[in-house]
Amino acid sequence: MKKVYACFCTDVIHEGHLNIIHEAKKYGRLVAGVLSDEAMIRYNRFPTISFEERKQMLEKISEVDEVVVQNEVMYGTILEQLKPDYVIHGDNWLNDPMEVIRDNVIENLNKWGGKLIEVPYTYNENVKNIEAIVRERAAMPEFRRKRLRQLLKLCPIVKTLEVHSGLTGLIAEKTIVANNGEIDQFDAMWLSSLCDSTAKGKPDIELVDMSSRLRTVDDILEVTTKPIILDGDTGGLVEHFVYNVRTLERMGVSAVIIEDKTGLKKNSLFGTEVEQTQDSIENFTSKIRAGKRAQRTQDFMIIARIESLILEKGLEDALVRAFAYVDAGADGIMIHSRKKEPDEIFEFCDKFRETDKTTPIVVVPTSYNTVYESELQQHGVNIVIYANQLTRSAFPAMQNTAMDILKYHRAKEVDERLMPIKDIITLIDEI
Ligand code: SPV
Ligand code: MG
Repeated sequence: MKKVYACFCTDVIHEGHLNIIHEAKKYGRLVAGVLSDEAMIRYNRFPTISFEERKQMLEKISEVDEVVVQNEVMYGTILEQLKPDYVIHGDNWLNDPMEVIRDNVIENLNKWGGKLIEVPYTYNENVKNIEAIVRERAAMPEFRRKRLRQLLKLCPIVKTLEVHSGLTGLIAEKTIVANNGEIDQFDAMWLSSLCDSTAKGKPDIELVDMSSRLRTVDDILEVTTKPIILDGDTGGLVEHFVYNVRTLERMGVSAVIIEDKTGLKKNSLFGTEVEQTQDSIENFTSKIRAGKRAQRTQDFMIIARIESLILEKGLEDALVRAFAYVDAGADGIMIHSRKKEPDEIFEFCDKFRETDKTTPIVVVPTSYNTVYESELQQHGVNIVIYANQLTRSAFPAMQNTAMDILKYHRAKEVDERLMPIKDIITLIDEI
């Protein structure tokens, strides 16, 4: 009897999947793969049910003869193991970037003369509806809020992109690339105070108040499913911070990062060029404690950001503060630097990890941008935030367009660098 393999990475089995299973069965004994959570998050959306539940879902289908785990998005390893005569897949992977997976399957099957069979993907109203329900389930606060903690367990490093609007949220949500035979996407979103303020034409000095920041959070929540880390600036007054913790939790935000500065906050990348005051350990730890007491779920994270390196107070000061903040209940530490090289960040992380092996470390490599994610990972970093690159790429593009329209007295000359009208009017999915 011939061996047929089909891999599934879904939270719901709908008629489209059943059709593939039914077709597969015609060719022989059906082995169904269930993609591991680790692989699924790189490629598809985050699962809303457990891996065990996804596996059981396939085991219950009578036409499935055996269920195996596929640990990688690329089929190479599992196909090498199973050497199936056929792989069955829906024809929906014929477009970029899923095509690299298809190419990988064909290349592997060719080694032993196996064949790829593509079944027309069922895309009727019912299937569309089910897929929308699954997507929307992932956007609900109870699912989204805990997702950062889940990602910390699943990812070697959580890749986080700056967002400041619904549109940038969509970019963080949907951008997916195939590169060097791998598929990748961002894991989480950083709602930067710098970029949220800049988008409103305001300086990054806590002038954009929390009501306005929450409005931006809501715009992003509405159109995305990935977890949000809010840049909470100094956290403000303790008496206000506790209310904000509750609000953020309720909305489905996963974490807030507050920095140990006091008085008029200025952006860290100014460093010591402007007057900035670091908070005392005593005050800042009481803010962390109050926030943790106010929290109502186990999901939410309060991450403490240390400004000692920014303010040139030295590594020792940064470490003392890190341990004090963790003692006070901080769920993670963010260490910031404005040096061109990552050395002081590496040194901090190595020293911190000598004592504390588990508390998540967050970094923002804006100035030391030559560093690779893999190097940060080697030094024990868990979350990397690309904090402002979307804003900094959009601004010069818009400014050049404005200048050229003025220069040429018409818009033709700028047109070739613009997104086509058809693409912009169809960019946002209709419900
Ligand atoms: C932000 O993005 O607003 C940050 C990071 O706080 S930084 O701008 O580097 O201070
Ligand atoms: Mg900020």
